[in-house]
Amino acid sequence: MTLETIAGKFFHMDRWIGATPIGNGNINDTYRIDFEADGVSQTFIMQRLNHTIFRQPEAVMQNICMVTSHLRDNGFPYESPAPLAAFNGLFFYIDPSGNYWRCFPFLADTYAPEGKTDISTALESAKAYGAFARALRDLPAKNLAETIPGFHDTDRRWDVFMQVVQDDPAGRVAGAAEEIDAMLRAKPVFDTVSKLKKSGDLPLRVTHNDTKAGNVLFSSHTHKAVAVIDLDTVMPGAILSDFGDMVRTFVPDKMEDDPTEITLNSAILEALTSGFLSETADFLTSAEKDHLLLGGAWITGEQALRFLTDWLAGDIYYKIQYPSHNLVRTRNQLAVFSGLR
Ligand code: GN1
Ligand code: MG
Repeated sequence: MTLETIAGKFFHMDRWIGATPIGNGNINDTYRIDFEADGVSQTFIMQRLNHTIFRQPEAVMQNICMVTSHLRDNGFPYESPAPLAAFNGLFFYIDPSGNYWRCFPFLADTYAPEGKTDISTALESAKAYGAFARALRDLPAKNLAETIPGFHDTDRRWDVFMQVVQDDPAGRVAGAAEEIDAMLRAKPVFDTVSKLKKSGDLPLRVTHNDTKAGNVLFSSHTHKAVAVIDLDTVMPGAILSDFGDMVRTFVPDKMEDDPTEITLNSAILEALTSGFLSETADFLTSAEKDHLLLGGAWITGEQALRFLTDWLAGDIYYKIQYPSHNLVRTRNQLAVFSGLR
């Protein structure tokens, strides 16, 4: 089935113009689609949700709808595009091969600041993600489905990692001895977070869980943040991970798969902290505020663990562009981790 046919399940179109891949997602396939209807040219986002990773696509859409409507009704001062219904009345069209397709409004004249790490961009982004947490602070976390079970349960991810090291299904363990060793040395950070979670010091909140530099959109004209996107992983979680994913992606001067030397920018870290706290300081607990920085080390270390696990497993989770992509990502994240620790 062509992308044009799939788009036709959502929109009345007089003339199809085309579909262009957009963004840097590691999981889903995202396109900008253009067509004409009633003499007007129109643009939307059309995306194939990876249903082998998101195993309950309906629950994902339910979470997104609940969160976008809560944001809309609670003064969230940015956009957060809600999904559009298909002609079948659902937020999905399932194609004959079982792929889940969905559409979102396209925000024109915007860009994601991925790999563009300056202080004002970091400050703006942290305010936007902070406002997101703020607008959702009274939405009970238990109302949301846990669409990827144990998403930031690092203890569980650790067990999967140890198992793959033991089984060595792709024959890559010997060649990754250094990275495995670095991972073992990172374990105390995971243990500290795990203890904090178990102590109840980190309340369950509605969290975004993918607050990277690629998921906040800026206006090309004003260079101000205009939207928070990619709500696929909104779930019950710990606020530390949302702060942590910002640290992981804004503080280094390189993208997460850049093989060259990385420098961390402490002024950006300060901007993230003050921007985030300007929106959240009045409702976060003191334990949450005290451990924001730990969130940065945690999520970066966990991301290294996830990339390394995927490398050792034979590249079964993340999309890769070249054979050693996951190993390069692992080394990059380990370098960021050791700078944050
Ligand atoms: C994946 O596909 P994307 O870029 O939205 C991943 C995140 C990772 C991120 C690393 C469902 O997100 O958890 O942090 O790659 N999403 C899932 O870039 O695993
Ligand atoms: Mg995502």
